[in-house]
Amino acid sequence: MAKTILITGGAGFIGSWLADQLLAEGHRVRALDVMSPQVHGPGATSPAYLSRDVELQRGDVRDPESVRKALDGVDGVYHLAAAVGVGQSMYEIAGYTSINNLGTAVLLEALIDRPVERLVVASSMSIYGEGLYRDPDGQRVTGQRRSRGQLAHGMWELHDATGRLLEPIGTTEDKTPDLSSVYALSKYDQERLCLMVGEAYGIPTTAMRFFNVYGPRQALSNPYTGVLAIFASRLLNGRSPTIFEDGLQRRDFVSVHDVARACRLAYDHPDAAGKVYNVGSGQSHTIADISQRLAAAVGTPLEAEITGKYRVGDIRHCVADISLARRDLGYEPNVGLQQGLEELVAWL
Ligand code: UD2
Repeated sequence: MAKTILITGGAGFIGSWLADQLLAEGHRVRALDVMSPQVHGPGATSPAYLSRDVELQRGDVRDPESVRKALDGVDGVYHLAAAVGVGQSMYEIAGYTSINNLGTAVLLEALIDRPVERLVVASSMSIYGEGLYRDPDGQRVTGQRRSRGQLAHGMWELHDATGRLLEPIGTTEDKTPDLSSVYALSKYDQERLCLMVGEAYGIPTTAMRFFNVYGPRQALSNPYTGVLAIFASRLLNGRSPTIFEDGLQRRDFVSVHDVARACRLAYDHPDAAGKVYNVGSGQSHTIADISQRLAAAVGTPLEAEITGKYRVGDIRHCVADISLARRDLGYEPNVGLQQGLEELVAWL
């Protein structure tokens, strides 16, 4: 049955792909989006990639009137509107807290008067801090933040108290959060607020913890965006990517198409209510590896520069364990890294 769905942040990178999936399924889609100049460029109206079938309502998620209007007649909500730069969040503290926390609070208050059948909220792997590791005895251990001293000496990998090397393993949803940025804190608050208020008012709610999402439409000009968009934009400008640490730090790169589909599955699945899910590919890749693959896909001889420098606040490794989403939602990533990179490059 055709439904009317609101996506907050629906003109953005992930929201617009989600909108395309919903439209293809025959639903009506409304996007509430502030059209931030940092993401869309100054004075932007509607992004060229956004389907004309999306009803774009320009407005701020912190404005109760805009939110009430956006909720009119909708069956369900995907809450994706957020400020997303980890580094930027450490100095624009008021802005990030306001957009992410207050924006979510305003949406939730509006939902009390106008409940919906489903709420899906975008969270982030950033709430984990370091991922999970295994020690040489085979025990699962929580990765601890590296000390300034270790980092100053280029000791990039994590070791246990007796100096033994730890091996990164998939991070499960039950890992205790380690909130090391204002962004991570605000994402955790968004999850908790939505799940708590959803439960109190009988709105089935699910939080999705996105890992390193990439794909076409990611803002290349935004300096606070993810590493693949930064590398792509440098290569296009004839500049070598710069890699922090030794390039062997690992991340879980997940195609935006898989992320949008995971969100759709969570919306449709009754067992997903009240839960949180990792949304990744379940595969880890080093930054040096993705840099090389991207350069090859672009067809440039430019080589990345490995700086041996530490970017303040960075974790060493974090990779998703996606067993829970697989089991509950039937989620299976469809887009392999090579295919995803080729699609990204074709779009550039
Ligand atoms: C952060 C957030 C994540 C998400 C993401 C945005 C954390 C732990 N996670 O992830 O939730 O918001 O940002 O994409 O805060 N790197 C380079 N050269 C560059 C840029 C990055 O080597 O020019 C490295 C960086 O040091 C890191 C890796 O690439 O090891 C990934 O960086 P990122 O900014 O794409 O994302 P990440 O994992 O810090």
